[in-house]
Amino acid sequence: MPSWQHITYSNEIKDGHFGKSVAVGGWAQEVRNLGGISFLQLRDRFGVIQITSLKKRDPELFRQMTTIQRESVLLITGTVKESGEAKAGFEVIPETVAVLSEAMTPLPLGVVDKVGADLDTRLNNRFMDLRKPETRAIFQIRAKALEGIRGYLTSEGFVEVTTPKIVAAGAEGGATLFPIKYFDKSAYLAQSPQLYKQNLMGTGLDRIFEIAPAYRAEASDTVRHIAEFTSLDIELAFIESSEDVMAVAEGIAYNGLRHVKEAASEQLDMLGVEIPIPETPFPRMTYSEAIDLLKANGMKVEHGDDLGTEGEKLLGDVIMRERGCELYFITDFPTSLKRGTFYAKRHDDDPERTGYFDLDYMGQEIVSGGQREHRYDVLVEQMKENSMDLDSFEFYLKAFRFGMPPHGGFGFGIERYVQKMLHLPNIREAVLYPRDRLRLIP
Ligand code: AMO
Repeated sequence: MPSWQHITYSNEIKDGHFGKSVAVGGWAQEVRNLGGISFLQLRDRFGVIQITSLKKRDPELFRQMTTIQRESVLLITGTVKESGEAKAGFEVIPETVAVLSEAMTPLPLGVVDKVGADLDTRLNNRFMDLRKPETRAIFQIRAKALEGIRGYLTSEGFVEVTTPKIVAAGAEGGATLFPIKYFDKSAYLAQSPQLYKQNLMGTGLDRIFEIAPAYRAEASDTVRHIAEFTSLDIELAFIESSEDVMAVAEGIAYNGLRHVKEAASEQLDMLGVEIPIPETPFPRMTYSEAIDLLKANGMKVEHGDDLGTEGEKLLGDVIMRERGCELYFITDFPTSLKRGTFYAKRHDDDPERTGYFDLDYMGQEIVSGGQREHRYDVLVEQMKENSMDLDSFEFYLKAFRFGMPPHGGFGFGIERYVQKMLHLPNIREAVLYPRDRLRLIP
């Protein structure tokens, strides 16, 4: 029996293989017995190979081929033959077949069924769902987006780091913290690497990024919130303003899309998705301008209000209609809305405004960040204003007492980016094994 190392994948079989013998392996997607001839569609990671058996050629092999359960794993040796009928232009005439793992019946989820299953059933049987090439395509595209992003950040001098996910204090408000037992202490799952990435700005590792899980105990079930998401975090020092930070957010969003378009065109075609490469710089509007635009478009909203899901969505529609842009910045959020963000720097000439920005993608926030407050005394004041227990944050504050350059950064939600890029109705489709209030298994 040939070893797995000698397996030929479906996409490797070319004209030169005609008349030659190969070993192929994969899942039995479909078995059709027409009496004297049978067709088995063997699916591997790249495509499907038709295995054609003739009863008169080898009755025992024919019997074996026609009694295989769908989705069983097979290793087949045989001869490649040119074929006008087979979709791929060739078929394999089998000589030996080994059933390496037999699939039970009924299947928990069809792989090629025309009737689509609901998302819950798909997620409950994710291993089966991922056998569908179009489901796998999402994660191949996601990987290419990250590849493009890493390439861009590395070329810009950013160093990839990893910070703890078991932490003693949260930075994004108590409501969404997951408490955990940590030996004889209480701890939390990190909501964001916020405190650590700022800490690093005082070290000389002053342009860093991290791509890691972040945890939020989100109580509401929405199509854009999950309890465990992948946060791309950036922090850079020696900046002059939030504009320096926005340039990096723009570079990431742009280069991720460009790389996906170049390196995952096959998967995009499979999903029927076109990616328009955005023009840079992305449009920028202030929060005040955004509110005026919403009001002009009939939304009941006042200056000082949160844009909310409805506002973000409407803004996305208006900007697409008026400017044809999918990605745009909303800048200068009022301090009143960012007060909980104790680390946000407020404008020196107008403390009621911050330089904080969101980057929205087709009506959904995917990035949030800005320049931080690096002056120790001001930072302490802002923390007091938020009734924070300074002792719990001593490790964070300490770094601000011994030389901390001006800095800024942001959190970029990878799943939201992929969701929007691929027009997925639910963020959960962009996560292999999503976590939410109701979902802990698989
Ligand atoms: P924020 O809380 O706005 O900022 O999060 C940054 C980005 O992370 C993504 N995100 C989520 N994605 C899916 N499910 C969730 N529950 C979820 N929560 C957040 C979004 C969001 O824009 N420390 C700051 C960042 C910074 O200032 O550096 C922070 O975490 O895409």
